[in-house]
Amino acid sequence: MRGRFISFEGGEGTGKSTHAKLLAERLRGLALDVVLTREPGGSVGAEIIRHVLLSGAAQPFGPDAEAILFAAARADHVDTVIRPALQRGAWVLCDRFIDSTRVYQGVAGQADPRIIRALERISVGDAMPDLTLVLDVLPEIGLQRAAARRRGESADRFEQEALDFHVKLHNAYRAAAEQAPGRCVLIDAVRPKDRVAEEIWTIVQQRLEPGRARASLAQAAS
Ligand code: T5A
Repeated sequence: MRGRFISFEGGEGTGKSTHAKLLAERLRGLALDVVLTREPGGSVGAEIIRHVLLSGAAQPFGPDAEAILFAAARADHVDTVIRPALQRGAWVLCDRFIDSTRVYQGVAGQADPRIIRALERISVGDAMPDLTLVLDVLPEIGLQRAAARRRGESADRFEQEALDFHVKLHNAYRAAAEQAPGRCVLIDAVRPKDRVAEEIWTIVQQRLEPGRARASLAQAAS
């Protein structure tokens, strides 16, 4: 049986890592096999490309070139981590995935949409998320949260962009969620963490039925 694939999306400091971890704990509590991963990165090759991208070394080559590098990292991550995990029936929770490229490089960076679509076909194929949780926080608040978490360390390539760029991201994520209601759910993530976590758990239960997946596994093993 194919596992389940959930991606977490949103602008800077919206709580993606926090909620991916909390959901992983809940699913592991049901004795499900959970792979918690992130992009860019998540595999040996992709972590090397992450360093190039977030240091800003690829920025002078423009958003098309950055999109190509994100896709190269994604292809390695999908081939070596995500697809094998789904094939063995695991639940994959990924902190950012294709919507990040669509929104950061595509909408805010204005990369050529034909390049973005072609790269998706090559790097992702049929390994699309079953559910994408889009965490919605005003950019001013998200950037403050991200800065507080960094505790004085310097901002990365994308955090350093002007507020206008982050406003574009915020609007683009809301539009993306609206355009794909079968896959995406927009979540008001300004609320306290425990309330956001409860809403996420309710959505996951309604859409993907983890309790039932656990029961089928137990039946298959007996
Ligand atoms: N990128 C990535 C692209 O441009 N294209 C792509 O295709 C991909 C995959 C990755 C960067 O790369 C870009 C996007 C990014 O700029 P990253 O270091 O992986 O960079 O960082 P981000 O994914 O942006 O993650 P952040 O660490 O900025 O934010 P998170 O994960 O959304 O937020 P999190 O969970 O770390 O929370 C931030 C702080 O807020 C607190 C947390 O405790 C933490 O301190 N917090 C809350 N506080 C109050 N109330 C709540 N409800 C809170 N939820 C969390």
